[in-house]
Amino acid sequence: MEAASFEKSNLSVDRPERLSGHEIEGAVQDALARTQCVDMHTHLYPAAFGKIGLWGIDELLTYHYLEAEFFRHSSMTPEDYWRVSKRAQAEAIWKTLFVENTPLSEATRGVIAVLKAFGLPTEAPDLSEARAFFAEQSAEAHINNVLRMAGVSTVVMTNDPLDPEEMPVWMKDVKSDPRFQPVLRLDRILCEWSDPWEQLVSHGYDVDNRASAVCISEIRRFLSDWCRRMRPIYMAVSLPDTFQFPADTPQGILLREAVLPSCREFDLPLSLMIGVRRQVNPRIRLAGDAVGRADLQSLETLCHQYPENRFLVSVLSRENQHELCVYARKFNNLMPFGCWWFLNNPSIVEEITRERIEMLGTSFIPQHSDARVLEQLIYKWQNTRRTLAPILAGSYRLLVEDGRDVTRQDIQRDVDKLLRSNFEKWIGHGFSAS
Ligand code: RAT
Ligand code: ZN
Repeated sequence: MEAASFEKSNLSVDRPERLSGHEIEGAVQDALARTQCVDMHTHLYPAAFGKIGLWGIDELLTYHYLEAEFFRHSSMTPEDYWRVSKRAQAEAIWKTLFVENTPLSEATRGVIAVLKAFGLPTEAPDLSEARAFFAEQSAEAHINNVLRMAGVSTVVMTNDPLDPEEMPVWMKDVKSDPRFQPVLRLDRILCEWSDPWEQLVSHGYDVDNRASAVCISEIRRFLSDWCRRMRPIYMAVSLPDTFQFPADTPQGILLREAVLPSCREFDLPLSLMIGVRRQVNPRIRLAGDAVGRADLQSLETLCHQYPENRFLVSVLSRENQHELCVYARKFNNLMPFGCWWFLNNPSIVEEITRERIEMLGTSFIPQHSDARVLEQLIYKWQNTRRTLAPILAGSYRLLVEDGRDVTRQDIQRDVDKLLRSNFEKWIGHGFSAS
């Protein structure tokens, strides 16, 4: 089994010498390789969560990023695809995207990188060898291996207490694994209020579908109950490109009167992922969401009117990135993070990261993986390190040219901030890196 480059570095960090232009790139690569990441947004779960934690070749191949590409190359209709088993879906995707076509896209190359990391064939005509390998792994040991290979110490989950598969896990007091940190996800409450309110009534909360005064205090009680049970490190919601604040809608009222005060009460940041256009093609299900440019004046209002709230913000539209940096320069309760979903391609990550360094120095969180399948951590963090290295090295070379020396210690301190401590400070909690 081949270990990721993360494990290969054992260079000392003690030498305080100034680096010459050509030494900088190596020093940056070493710092990136040795620093374990805190992955601040994923859809991954520890073994104790059972089947909601996805891993293995069939899950990797049926990732919705790959499904979207599959429907471009295949004549199979979505209806026929959804009718067959996951194994058959994975086989169809392997044959179409990896055998009949060259896997050049970001998501397909990711599968290749994972297979290579485990020493599995990358050109096999079928999935038998890969399936046999994953079938032999135990969830616990496999999680340990993947985290080690990916150079990730901590993954932050997405935890929805109204998810019928997830709620029972929390209700039976699942044993916590400190490498997996909880996040209270609010999409059902803030974006689908017409659906979950009846579910909340059945759990003993006196809510209605209008966001009345009683309803607001009951939602606060619900949030308090779940903050105590889950101990989340932040609350989170994914919002459409049409998001507006303030708004006299259940979403606007619940955000203002329940969510923001609860975040203040429990001293939790609120994560806003803004810009998804849900279900532009419902036939392809999870793969059917798209992107739209959002009006970030709503974010300005939130940051300005609620200086005691802290916001972690990722925007999906490339066109919103520059504004996000500008707002981060105006409001120090705003932390930009990640290059999300359709932005998570080297060319765009490079552009956004350069822009952020030029406008914010090291005061941002460059990336999260958004992994849905455990082994994706390996390729997504490999790609992040690979893309960050020349960008950081280029910035240091410019600094040297402009007259300031750079040492390994400077570089290590900056990389620590970018991959770990900016996030740890934002949530007010440090995680073990061992
Ligand atoms: O990137 C994704 O996988 C999306 O489907 C979403 O899950 C997004 O990351 C989100 O958390 O809303
Ligand atoms: Zn996500």
